[in-house]
Amino acid sequence: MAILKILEFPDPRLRTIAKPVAHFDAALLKLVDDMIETMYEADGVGLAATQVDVHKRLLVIDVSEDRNEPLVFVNPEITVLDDSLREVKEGCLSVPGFYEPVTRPEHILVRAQDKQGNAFELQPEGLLAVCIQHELDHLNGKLFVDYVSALKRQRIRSKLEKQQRQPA
Ligand code: GNR
Ligand code: NI
Repeated sequence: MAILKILEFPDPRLRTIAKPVAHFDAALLKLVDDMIETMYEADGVGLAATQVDVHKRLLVIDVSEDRNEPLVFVNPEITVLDDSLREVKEGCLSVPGFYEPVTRPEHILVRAQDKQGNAFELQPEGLLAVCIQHELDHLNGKLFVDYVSALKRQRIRSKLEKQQRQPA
């Protein structure tokens, strides 16, 4: 397994729209394993392939307390089930150190494939529902900072650009 490098805002590669996964092969299984290891190492609850500069429609999530229940979603699609919204403070491994409230649909249906290509459906609740929407945004080139004010987004961009010029 390997730890992959996570791209950081405002890297333009984070704006790439990912392509559907077509081949369920050994290379996909290795990528899934590497993404899960990278997510745990970075202490994230989720990771989208876009964040590791792989532009395929694939994401991993683990919202369990013990960090031992990884979920894999290949080619995920979301249907919003009703009008209810929920505001949650979000963070992102690609926007390190910043947390802002984001409002999203509360009740969604997710259709996806597992790492073997088998189709499944899920009606997630709570943090899992938030996280799946956050990760699917990554596959569409979107970041949580796109939901905050332009002023806040510019401040976050400036601070991260400065950090990236002066690495730790
Ligand atoms: O680790 C993460 N925490 C988080 C908290 C609230 C809402 C979404 C997330 S996802 C984030 C990991 C990440 O950047 N995934 O893309
Ligand atoms: Ni993120």
